[in-house]
Amino acid sequence: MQKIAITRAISSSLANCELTHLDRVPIDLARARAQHADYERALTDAGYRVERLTADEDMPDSVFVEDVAVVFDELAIITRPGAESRRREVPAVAAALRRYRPLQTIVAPGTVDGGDVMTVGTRVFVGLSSRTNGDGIAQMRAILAPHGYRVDAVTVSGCLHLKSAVTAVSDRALVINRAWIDAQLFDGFELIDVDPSEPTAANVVRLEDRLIVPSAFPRTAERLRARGFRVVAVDASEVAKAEGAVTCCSLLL
Ligand code: CIR
Repeated sequence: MQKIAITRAISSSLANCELTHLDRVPIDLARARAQHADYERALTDAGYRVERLTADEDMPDSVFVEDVAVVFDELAIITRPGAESRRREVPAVAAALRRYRPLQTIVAPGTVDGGDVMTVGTRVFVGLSSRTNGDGIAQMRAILAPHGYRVDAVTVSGCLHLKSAVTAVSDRALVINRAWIDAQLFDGFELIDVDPSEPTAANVVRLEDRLIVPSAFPRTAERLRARGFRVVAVDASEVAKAEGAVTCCSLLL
């Protein structure tokens, strides 16, 4: 079956993005777009057909398509992003996903950012963060329980999203920055620590036969290679200035 990656163009207003833990620094828009094209190429190389949605001036964070939906085999959940400025990103992503999955929707007062949702097999960890609230997590649980998923809330502090601190690299292994998340929550998983000099390296894209990692984190990449993973590095320096990483830039189906 054809694998599909939904991405979204980098808005010309990316410089006005939401920022929570970072200071605003200049972003090179042309470079950001070239890096985004390289990222899409890495997905194409891995067998994905990339569907890039367009974006408008009034959507500075449009490229971070992951936050607007969470895709499962059985359905997709359209989120209600925690940042009000990001809610206008929702309709086009919902329209794109409707062709591939039945949709469920998070409604007020719930908020969920997809960056807070980590799925490993039938376990779904959802970060309780500045973007995702308890009501949103309860809605996720109600939607997913009938499909056999177990939803656990995980408190996130010190970083934007759960997946800033931990992501899955296989059904058994997670890459993690223990400074930002309580590692005891992941009892039973093999934990691969980021290199201490690379605190933001825990966000990696898991594909069937490889991982996509930011090229800024060679030491953590080496740790992953040493565990037998095939690692593809992409330069994500410009979206990193907008507090984004690699998982945020695609929805994988
Ligand atoms: C935001 O603050 O919403 C964006 N500037 C960055 C979102 C990054 N998304 C993600 O990590 N899933």
